[in-house]
Amino acid sequence: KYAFWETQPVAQFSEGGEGAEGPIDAPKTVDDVRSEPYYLPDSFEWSVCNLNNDAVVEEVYELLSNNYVEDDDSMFRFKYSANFLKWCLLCPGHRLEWLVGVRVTASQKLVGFISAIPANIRVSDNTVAMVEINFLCVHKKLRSKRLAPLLIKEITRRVNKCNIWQAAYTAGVLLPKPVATCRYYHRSLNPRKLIDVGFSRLAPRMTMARTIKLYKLPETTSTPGLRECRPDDVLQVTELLNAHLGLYKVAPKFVPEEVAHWFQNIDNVINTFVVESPSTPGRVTDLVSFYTLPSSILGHPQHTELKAAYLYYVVVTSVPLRQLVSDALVLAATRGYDVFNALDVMNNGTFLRELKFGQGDGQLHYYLYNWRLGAGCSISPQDVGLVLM
Ligand code: MYA
Ligand code: JJ1
Repeated sequence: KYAFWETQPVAQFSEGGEGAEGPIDAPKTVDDVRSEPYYLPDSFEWSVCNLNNDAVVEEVYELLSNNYVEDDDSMFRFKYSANFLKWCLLCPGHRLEWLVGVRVTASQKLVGFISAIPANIRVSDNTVAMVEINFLCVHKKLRSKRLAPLLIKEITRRVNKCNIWQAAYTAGVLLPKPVATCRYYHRSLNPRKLIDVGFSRLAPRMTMARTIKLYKLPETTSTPGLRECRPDDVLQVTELLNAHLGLYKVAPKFVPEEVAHWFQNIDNVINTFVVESPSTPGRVTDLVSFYTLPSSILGHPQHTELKAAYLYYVVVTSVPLRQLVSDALVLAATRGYDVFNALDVMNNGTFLRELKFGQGDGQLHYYLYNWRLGAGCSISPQDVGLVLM
């Protein structure tokens, strides 16, 4: 059934919860890893995508805009911006050889892509140097030709050559074997547009006017001391984040350089807000962040793009979680977002309903490569402390 995935060091559906936590493959060394790239079918070639070159960024952006992830009914397609891709993929510790493209040799057209970025991820009591794999994409005209397994094997080889043997990734499709299966939730900010484009529907016995009123938000935030995160907050934010992420079974561990990168403010890419204690100026007590991921609206006469904010990490110590996320909704609404999305990971389940999020039709499965979880071998969404872009 899974001709490729059955050959890979991942948990299989056939196994139960047996075995201790740890690597699945016998340990290898960098010298055990083949030095030559995998063979591609004739007329295709490997290509490092140097995202420091804006012409290359544009090529990756075009490939993904036209061929990346769609919802089950092909009404919307993720449209990561060029700036987002640069921010996400040129992160601390990035390696250009991990931004793997496939080109048609004759035309040099980019038709395939996969990326890896480094991350330290703690699974229960083990902190493991991993990569996060994202943006696996094959052009629509080249689907079902087994190019995806080649991209996956080639990036595995390149990552292994750097002495890294584990990876974390998420996907909407079911593969062997999820560590966790999470759900998307959506909070309408611009209900009229969402209904117009078929993203949501008028609830039974609701008028448009009542719906708009239901989702109306205040114009200003409610938490005293809430402000944009700045570079001089980085050490305190690192402490806050790592202390909080310690509560979950699978979570990243951030160093300050990574926090400075992942928790900055770049318009229409990433927003991070902190609470600076009104009673103790200079002391940062809370944090909320969201990233921008628009979707193309496929085949609509008027609207072409849905502007969505996705909740990234939120940590509270001085205010209720619900209040800080509610302020994030206000900030997103005033910045013109149409919808605010969140997963049911971490403590998010405690505010979703109260803040009028509704369950979406999409799932997100979390996976680990070459790492087996201990007893049980899967965890619930509340135990997931990791958000990938
Ligand atoms: S998830 C987002 C994935 N991208 C999309 O969904 C965009 C739209 N779709 C496409 O571009 C294509 O349909 C893709 C498949 C490229 C997805 N993850 O080439 P094929 C398996 C893993 O004939 P295509 C993200 O980016 C499928 O089960 N495997 O198929 C994280 C089958 O294997 P098997 C997938 O449709 C990616 C084989 O591929 C996925 O032309 C993490 C068929 O290949 C998927 N999303 O292309 C990747 N979809 O026979 C793993 C299908 O066994 C990383 N397949 O059923 C692993 C860690 C690597 C690093 C390790 C370091 C140590
Ligand atoms: O966005 C998603 N679903 C939307 C649109 C559905 C359109 C028809 N299929 C949805 N809307 C309902 C919202 C409504 C708002 C008011 C309250 C009630 C709810 O459900 C879904 C997520 O739910 N998105 C996708 O399916 C996109 C793919 C998700 C998998 C992502 C893979 C990630 C890639 C790896 O990193």
